[in-house]
Amino acid sequence: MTAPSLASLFESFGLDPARFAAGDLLARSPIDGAVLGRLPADTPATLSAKIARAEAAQRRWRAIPAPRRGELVRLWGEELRAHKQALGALVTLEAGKIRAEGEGEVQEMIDMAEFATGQSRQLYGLTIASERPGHRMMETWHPLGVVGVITAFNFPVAVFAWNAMLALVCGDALVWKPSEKTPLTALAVLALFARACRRFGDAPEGLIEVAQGDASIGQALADDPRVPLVSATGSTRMGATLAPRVAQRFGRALLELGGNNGMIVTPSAELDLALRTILFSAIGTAGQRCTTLRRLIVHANSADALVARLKTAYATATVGDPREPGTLVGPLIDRNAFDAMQAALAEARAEGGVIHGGERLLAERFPAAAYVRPAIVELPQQSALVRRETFAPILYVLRYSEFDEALALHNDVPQGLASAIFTNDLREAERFIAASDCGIANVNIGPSGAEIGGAFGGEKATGGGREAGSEAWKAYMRRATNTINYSLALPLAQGISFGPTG
Ligand code: UN1
Repeated sequence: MTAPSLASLFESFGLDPARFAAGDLLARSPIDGAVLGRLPADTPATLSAKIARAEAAQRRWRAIPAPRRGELVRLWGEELRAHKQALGALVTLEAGKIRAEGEGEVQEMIDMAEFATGQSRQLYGLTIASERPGHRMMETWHPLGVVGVITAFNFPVAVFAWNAMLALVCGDALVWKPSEKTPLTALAVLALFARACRRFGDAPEGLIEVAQGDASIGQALADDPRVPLVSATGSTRMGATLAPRVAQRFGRALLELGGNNGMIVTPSAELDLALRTILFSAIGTAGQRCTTLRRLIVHANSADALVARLKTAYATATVGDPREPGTLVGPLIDRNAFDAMQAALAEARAEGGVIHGGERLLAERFPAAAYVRPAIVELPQQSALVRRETFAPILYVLRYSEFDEALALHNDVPQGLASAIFTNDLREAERFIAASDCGIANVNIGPSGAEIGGAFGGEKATGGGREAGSEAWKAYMRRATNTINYSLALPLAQGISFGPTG
């Protein structure tokens, strides 16, 4: 099957190519460096107008019952189902993911639509026993307002869906700043949402506004007091700049930042399974997932055998055009990513690391793109280099002898997103789950490729936010504690007597 052309993709989303003929924002394909389109970047003034439109839309939206709001998300999910291949292909074109992963990302949106639709009937509050006679206490959840969402190039559609679909059923409107590296994908998502809105009938205009541009747009969103929640995915550095700005005006930030995900492989591990998992987690998405496996902590007795098998698998994994069947590893997003990878490998070499792979590939066929052989780096210790996230396919291999040492190594990094252990020993598995300081701790599967049903996010420098499943919806609502007096007396809590009548 040949890959669809950009023109046919635009057509399937109803996007007029003339919209992408001029502007400062350049959409480029990492596959070959080709310019896919140009579009105008937002300015602080246009962003402000978009926030105002979203605010007006939210005022109407919050009055619509939540299950009816869920119906809009259900319809959006139907549009995504119908356009799964086309949107997946656009993700491939703009972010460089292989087709299975591009479509997998759209499937994550579809799953999220179903989850959020169900959630729209389950925005449950509590009833609480009051200490006062004739009183009732409860907790109610209310729409929050306009939610700002900042997303990264590597999951250009799914991460927005985690946020947007919950926020919509919670009665919020959204202003989305996608990565400036994936502007077209964002417009395609918006076009499908617009179709769902037309089918829905009375959805207010402006429920989702897209603001395109560089970091300055994200910062303006962070600074705007009309945006009570800013949900941001990206590097720890980005989060460290953004979060204080949001806090400065007492807004809330929901952060999903860098990961430095480790996997412990113990002597009892099923090595065949471990090998397959390591491959998917470490080289899938060309090592550009926040959940990518970056640190392999292997028992010294099995390390040589595992590294030997990994080396063979790495050497034969097909790196190439992500549109071609059989490709497992597509391009890095850009030249900067390539340079960062090479700088990390040079540092590893200087530290005495043994490096397998890491070289540039396909330079003649794709001179304006960055394809690499994923790298395995054996290092004697967990140096500052290993403790830093390099957003590229580098797998550091560290050896351990005692299980406690493996646990200590595992947690001794600033980030805390995803983690895994391969073991058949129940005690090791349970000890790992208790000890891992990450938001995700898996047994006998890798750290990446989470389902949407669980809360997604991590601790420490990963930022503490949780998105997608479980109770993540609560972040998009305002919680109120209500006490109702249905008696004719006015007893005070804590037994306080105030004035002549008590
Ligand atoms: C990300 O890289 O920002 O668990 C998100 C995973 C995907 C999501 C990754 N479901 O790998």
